[in-house]
Amino acid sequence: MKHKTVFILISFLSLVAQSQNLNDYKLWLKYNKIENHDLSQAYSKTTNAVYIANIGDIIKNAKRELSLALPQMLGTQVTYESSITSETTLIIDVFNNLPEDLKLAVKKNIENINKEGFIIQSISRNNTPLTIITSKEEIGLLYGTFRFLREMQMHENISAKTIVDSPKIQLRMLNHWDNLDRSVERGYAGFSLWNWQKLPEYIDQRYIDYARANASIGINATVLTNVNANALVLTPMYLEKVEALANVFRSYGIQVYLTARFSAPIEIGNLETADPLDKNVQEWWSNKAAEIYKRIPDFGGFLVKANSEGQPGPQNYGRNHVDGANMMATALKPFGGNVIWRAFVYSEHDDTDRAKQAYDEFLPYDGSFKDNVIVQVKNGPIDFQPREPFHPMFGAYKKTPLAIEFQITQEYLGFSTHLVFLPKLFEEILDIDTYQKGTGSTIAKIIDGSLYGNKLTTMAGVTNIGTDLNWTGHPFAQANWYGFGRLAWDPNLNSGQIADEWIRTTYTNDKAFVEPIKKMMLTSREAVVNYMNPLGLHHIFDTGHHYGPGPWVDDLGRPDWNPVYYHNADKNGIGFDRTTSGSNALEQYAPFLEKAYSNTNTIPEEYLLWFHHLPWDYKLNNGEILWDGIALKYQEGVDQVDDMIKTWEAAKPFLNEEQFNEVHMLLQIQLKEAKWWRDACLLYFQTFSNLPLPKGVEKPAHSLEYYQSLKFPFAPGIKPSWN
Ligand code: BDP
Repeated sequence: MKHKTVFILISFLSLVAQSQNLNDYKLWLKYNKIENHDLSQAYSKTTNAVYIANIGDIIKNAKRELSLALPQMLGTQVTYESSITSETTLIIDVFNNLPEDLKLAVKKNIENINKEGFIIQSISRNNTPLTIITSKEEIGLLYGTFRFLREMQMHENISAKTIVDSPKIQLRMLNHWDNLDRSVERGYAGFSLWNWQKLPEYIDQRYIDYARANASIGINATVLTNVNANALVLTPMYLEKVEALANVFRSYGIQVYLTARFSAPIEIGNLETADPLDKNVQEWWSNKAAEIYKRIPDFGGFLVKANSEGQPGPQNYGRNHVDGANMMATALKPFGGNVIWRAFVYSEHDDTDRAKQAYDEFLPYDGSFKDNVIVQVKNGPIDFQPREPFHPMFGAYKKTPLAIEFQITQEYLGFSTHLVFLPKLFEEILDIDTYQKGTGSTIAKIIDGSLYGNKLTTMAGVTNIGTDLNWTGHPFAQANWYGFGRLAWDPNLNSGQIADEWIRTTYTNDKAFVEPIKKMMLTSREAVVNYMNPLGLHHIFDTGHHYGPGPWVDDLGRPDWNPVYYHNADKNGIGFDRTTSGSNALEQYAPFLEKAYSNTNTIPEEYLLWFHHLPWDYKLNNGEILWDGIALKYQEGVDQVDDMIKTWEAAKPFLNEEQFNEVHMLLQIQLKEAKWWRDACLLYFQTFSNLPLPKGVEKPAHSLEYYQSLKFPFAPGIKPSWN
């Protein structure tokens, strides 16, 4: 009897827990009921009689979304009109189809949008209020509808404002590092969404919900496969499956791209070489492109990682990046496809500072690529660290369009366990002035094409999405997917606004919840920098999996894979000298920054040890000696996580138990791991500084040997195989 009760209780509890997960599954598209009566009435009036054009598959999805969202938010079914009448309260149609008087009403605004943009405008027609969602092309109507629904979710007074909005960047793209066996490189949220075995026949509802979520934030391109590519995806068997996915995504305005393994002509084409100047190889890629476009007429193109970390590339044949990229570009050009060629390169045969290598290798090629080639550069010169200075290619590359690559998955920022709001990091990079074309040469302006007038503009994000019920592992990691999309749409958006939107669409509009949670999200990025890599320290992660600290690691195959290479701690001090007395990586930046960063008095302190090797008793701006400053930063990071926990605990009244618990448990792990970082790093660095921990820094819980003995052979996300 007792057992039975316990069993029922457990089943009930797991059902409740599951229901919260199912709620998390809805992401920011929850469409919660609007309890405020006046507001609900006002929205009901606006959406009382809806005319939505019937022009294609995309708008059908806009209609589907309205039919899903409005009843949930307002408790009433939507009445659709078959034509525009005097009763119509909401019109959704492209500009060219609007009646003349409405065209006139929106004409001024229509000139200010591009082909993916939209207008939401309320007017009075024959003394009746009318809201119009219009655009130049069908896709704008889908974006406009999602925006309209978001305004409702945020309880905004739609009829009081006119929204005129267009994406500032053309390719707003997710990069999946998904393997064909469904493992995900650097993935911390389960397996790959793409169920290759059941495709093409079985269309998982996930594909549709994934497309909805992306369209709702304006993401319009997705690379399905890992940059460490497998050529098999280019074989007919897989292309048929890719086609099935493309068919789902098309009606949400999303183009599909694939990663192309450079040696594919050998591996799946029976050729003896993949030399880009070989006629047979060129013909093979042209035929392959034709084969793909026959199936997928709007196929986006190829993303290529070549001659990087062991991947094959043109250099295997004595050719260069231009030869390789242009060969593929020629194959794709007749069909309108692009080549996105990654600049993440550093050679094992080159002992130059790794931070300098991509720039050195790629700079001479600026302007030599075909016009459908985009060079994709990571935000920083090393590898997605919690904080990096910007990659010197930005601003220096003037003729060839550059895509910026951010990492949404948290390879170096606590996997899907730590709450870190990444738009803060993305914003920091986008706002940085490179000074390459005078003051105001921000990265946002380089990426959106306004600085150098590039025709092709791209922002890419390595996704954090997987089969976990909540998609991203951590409920708050959804905000990073959301925020990436919003910044790709408009790189000038403010991270505070993005956090605000996400909290209000995901949780509640109640200010008493929104404000403290927003503050918590906005400080979370600095917290992780503090407890992992303060004052410009970088790449001191444990081997391979990058889980936890490993500043002592010194035995990896290549010097630049070892943390000791990056921190250079010895009894004299710590940091990587990248000034003229060291690697001189600073020469790759504009003279203004080169000068400012070369001088320890003028460099922003957050980059200090990235560019300078300094003695342990070096005086920081606040008068502390470097050793104390480092230690206190580690402690500050831990304290910040403590504060995050307090904030979450205070927000409990706004949350159901499961909602509260899931984040609370994750925050406890984050706290534990923040302390682990602090203790392990300080004990290790102390062996060089030989100085006591300053007042205010907690005593480490274990010995250095203990931390060094920790091994994680099964940490998630590790490269299964690079072939
Ligand atoms: C590093 C990752 C590795 C990726 C590589 C890349 O550790 O898994 O393959 O970047 O971007 O950050 O190609």
